[in-house]
Amino acid sequence: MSRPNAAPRPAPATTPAPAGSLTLWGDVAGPVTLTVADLRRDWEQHRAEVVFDCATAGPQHHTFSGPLLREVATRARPRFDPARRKERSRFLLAVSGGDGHHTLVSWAEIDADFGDAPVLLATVMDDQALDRPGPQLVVPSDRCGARYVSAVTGIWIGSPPGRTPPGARP
Ligand SMILES: Nc1nc2c(c(=O)[nH]1)N[C@H]1C(S)=C(S)[C@@H](COP(=O)(O)O)O[C@H]1N2
Ligand SMILES: [Mo]
Repeated sequence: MSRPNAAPRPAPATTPAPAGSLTLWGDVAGPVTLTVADLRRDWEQHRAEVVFDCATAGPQHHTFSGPLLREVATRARPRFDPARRKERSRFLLAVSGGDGHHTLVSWAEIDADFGDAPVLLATVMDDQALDRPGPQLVVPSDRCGARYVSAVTGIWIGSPPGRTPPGARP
């Protein structure tokens, strides 16, 4: 039966994430949305003085500070057994900026038992707080700037398929 005067449907029960926040999601037990203030308050802040090369603008010098990506990512409880190195080595982190730029970091790259790269989610760049634009990925070991994703809005954490391709020998 049609009800032309029915009240409009309620909005879906998802509240928009606050400006400048990022959401950890994917193959995780505890998806979580964090503001830059959360990133500053809940984890030790590490400093990184970096130079990276931009294809269009040349060398860029910046000083960042923020928590280690691996410590923040652990908060979402990725679905691996943390005691098993092989399981951890199968995971990836896809880091997305609000403008659609996105890049990959492997769990092994940032894990202390593997690459141990001090990758940060910066809360401050050159003494400017990043609360409003959102955090920036900092990859001090990279020579070029493409993975310095700014205004990070989401980090998907998960493992790609481990199957052998169709037709591969058993
Ligand atoms: N969100 C977002 N972050 C980004 C990019 C982008 O297009 N979008 N470009 C990257 C590239 S190619 C470079 S070189 C650096 C440039 O950083 P800067 O402008 O802060 O020096 O940002 C990186 N981060
Ligand atoms: Mo760049």
